[in-house]
Amino acid sequence: MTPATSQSRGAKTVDAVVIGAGFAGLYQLHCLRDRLGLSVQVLEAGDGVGGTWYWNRYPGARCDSESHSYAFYFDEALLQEWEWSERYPGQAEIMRYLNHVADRFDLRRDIRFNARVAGAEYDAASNRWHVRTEGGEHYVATYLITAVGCLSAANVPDIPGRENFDGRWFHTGQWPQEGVDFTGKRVGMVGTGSTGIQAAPVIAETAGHLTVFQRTANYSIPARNAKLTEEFKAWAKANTGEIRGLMQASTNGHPFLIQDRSAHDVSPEEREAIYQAAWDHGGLKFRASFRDLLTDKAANDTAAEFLRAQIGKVVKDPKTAAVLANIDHPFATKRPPIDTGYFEAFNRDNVSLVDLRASPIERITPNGILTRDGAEHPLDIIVFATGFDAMTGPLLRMDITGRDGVTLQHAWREGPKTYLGLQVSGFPNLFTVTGPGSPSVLTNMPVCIEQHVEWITDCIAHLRANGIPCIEPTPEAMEGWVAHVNDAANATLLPQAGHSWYLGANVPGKPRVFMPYAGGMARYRATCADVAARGYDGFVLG
Ligand code: N01
Repeated sequence: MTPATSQSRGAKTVDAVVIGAGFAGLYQLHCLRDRLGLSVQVLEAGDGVGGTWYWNRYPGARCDSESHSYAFYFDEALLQEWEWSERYPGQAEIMRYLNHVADRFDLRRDIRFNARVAGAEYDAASNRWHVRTEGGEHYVATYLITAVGCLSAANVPDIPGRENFDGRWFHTGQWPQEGVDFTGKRVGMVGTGSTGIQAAPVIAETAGHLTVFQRTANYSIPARNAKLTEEFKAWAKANTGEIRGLMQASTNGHPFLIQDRSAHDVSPEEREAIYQAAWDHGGLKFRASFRDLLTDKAANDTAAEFLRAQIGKVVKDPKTAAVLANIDHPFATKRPPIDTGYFEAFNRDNVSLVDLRASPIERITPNGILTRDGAEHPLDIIVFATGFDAMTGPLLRMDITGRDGVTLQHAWREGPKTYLGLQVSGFPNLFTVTGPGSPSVLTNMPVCIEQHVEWITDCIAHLRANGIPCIEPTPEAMEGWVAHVNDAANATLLPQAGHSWYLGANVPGKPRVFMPYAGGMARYRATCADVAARGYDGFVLG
């Protein structure tokens, strides 16, 4: 791309371009346009709002944050008028919510749909970003804000033979709008992360046969989803301030605190009872049973043992149960899934499990999937629940070029480097909502998104009020933050899941760097506020 002004003819000039119309992009547009009075153009690849939830419409797609917490908290009237129906919001309900938000704040008029950004280039002479879409549109903006999500770049594994498969295949993160009819079909599902664990029981309801291909066995906790009672809905509406305060004070942005007790403080019987109560209650709160589950391997082992034992209690076939429980990483070092009937699904006659650790996939044949033991599993449909090129993927799939022609791909060749997950040295006025180095995926995302969007909005307001043309971090501040992100991860057991997407290990050739900030949302929020209060310490303004 050439940002020369001669090329700018026909370009639309705005104060800010925001990429993406999910939770982050919608709120960023609202803040910049309706609070600061800026002209804003949102560019969105899909033909509707929703971001991650627009693309992830696979069977069983549901959020694992509880619905009363998986919402914007910036507007009390919005909180009061919206009503969630279930304990965890399903994909369709989240889409209804985000469409409601878009209408309520009249956001659509500044969103261009079907406009996938191909690249953006910074022109130092004019201090402007030149942003181009794949459709050839050109926008010029002072501020460029990526709101592209962390889990939006689908990771379709490059398994030999896929192109010769006679059936149909789908990635869960690029699910067809019209849905997929599994009735009577032989379905193979590859992947047993949060997505596969949600999808399998639903696919099994209509499929002729479902074969689950498991490479890494996974813990899962029952969601215990249910319709919300009128009492709960009334309580949540009457206590929005308290809920907001709790989410902002908590480590993960959820409306509950981690118990301040060690797993070693209690007797084995008490511990079992605590785990049993958390299992019966369901959901991510299980992880909050003790403060040291993510820092002390022996403490973690107690939770891991409890969870493995539950698999044996649910799954009737002992061989299948053993393969499902053969988990090789500490509990919650990969994002812990929560499920509705996942392990129970293996008690159905039409569901079987293939252990890829014992016999990996050799290739895809025209008829199905061939494993190394010579077994060919005949299939009509393959579902890849194989995750994402997380956090960096959505950013690096665009060509972003900063000062002196340095590309983001080059700047991040050894792994992502940001200051606070918000900015990259050499890329002035580029802000990355929930970028690598921010708590993002380790938290309840809307909480993290609101904090980022508000920080960026305040920062831009500060620049404009003081006539400051641009902001970017110093290389030293950025390196210091990268080291801090590493230290925060290494203080936990999180890096022990060597094959997790937190580390980029699921994408061949991706640098192994622990990407999200594991220091906790409350601490992170305080750090960001402190940096701003000290005149944007660590940033160059001017
Ligand atoms: O992806 P994953 P996901 N051959 O990367 C396997 C969020 N989310 O889409 O572990 C065979 O976790 C891979 O195996 P392994 C949530 O943050 C939230 O499930 O690499 N298998 C793994 O089993 C979550 O963590 C919600 O050995 C292959 C699976 O595919 C994140 O999204 C719902 C393979 C991928 O698991 C990602 O979850 C859903 C291959 N070549 C997702 N390649 C909720 O809010 C990969 N795998 C509820």
